[in-house]
Amino acid sequence: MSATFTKSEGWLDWYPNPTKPRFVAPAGAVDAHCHVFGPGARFPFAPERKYTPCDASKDQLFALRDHLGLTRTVIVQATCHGADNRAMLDAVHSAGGRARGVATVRPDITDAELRRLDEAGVCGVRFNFLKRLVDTSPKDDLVTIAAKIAPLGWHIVIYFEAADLAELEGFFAALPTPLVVDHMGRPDVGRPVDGPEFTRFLRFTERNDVWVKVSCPERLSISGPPALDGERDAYTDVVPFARRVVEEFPDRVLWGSDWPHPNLTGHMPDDGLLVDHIPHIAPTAELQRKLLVANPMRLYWPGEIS
Ligand code: 0GY
Repeated sequence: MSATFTKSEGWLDWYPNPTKPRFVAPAGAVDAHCHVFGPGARFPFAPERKYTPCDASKDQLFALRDHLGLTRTVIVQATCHGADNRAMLDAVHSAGGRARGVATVRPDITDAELRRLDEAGVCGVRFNFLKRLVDTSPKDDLVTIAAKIAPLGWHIVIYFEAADLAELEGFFAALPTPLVVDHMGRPDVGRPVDGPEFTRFLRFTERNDVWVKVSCPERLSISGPPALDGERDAYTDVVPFARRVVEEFPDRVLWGSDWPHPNLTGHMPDDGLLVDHIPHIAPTAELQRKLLVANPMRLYWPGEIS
């Protein structure tokens, strides 16, 4: 019998009918951060998960990709699946070369299993430092994983809150692979963009040559979505932060939708509006091409640069 799951209380499902964005993404644009959830009946959620989501299938993800005018996706293993990467791998396999994966692995993973993930389209692992999402992993375990994946040419995606960077940055700097930061290191956008917290993040990025996802305005914003139906300007308080990163590091920024937007409270974003946010944070055609095509292609499809 297949498993049945009850969504976490208050769980918001993804936006059912996203609007068509006005911004036309350049040809070959990549959504470099999104997830699949289950479906739980086929790919059960992990016993150690901190939330139980709605289902969000590969077909729904690919339909959204096409609706938004995007070409490729990078599917990041969501914490609700723990280190069971089957749903993500199934989605990557079904995308016919138009998806790559970021996995979660345990320190005892074998080299043979890592090679299998590599052949399936996985390019990296994710280290998550948000206590509401995962139990803390011992640093020794993460160091073991990093040493195992480094020979494959993979990178490590790091997810942390801005307030934790001071404690973590020495550990990050010693990791042997390229690093990719989720959601700009989750700045508190109520603080000044020139203040000490975001300056620490920018200098960390500069010193360590890291890549940054300028993603998740809907998660970081205090001002929130448009006040009126039909307005397209959303999450404006996040713009100065994202734009600063894009302008300082134009060759190391990535954009992602974060669909199906786990753990949002208050509102669920219209994914069309998230795409219309892009020209605010990357205002020129050249910056847009780097953010959406050249950079993610270099990182995730290095043999296929157009
Ligand atoms: C995100 C953000 C979140 C969740 C996860 O894997 C996850 O569960 O990444 C979050 O709750 O902040 O990137 O999807």
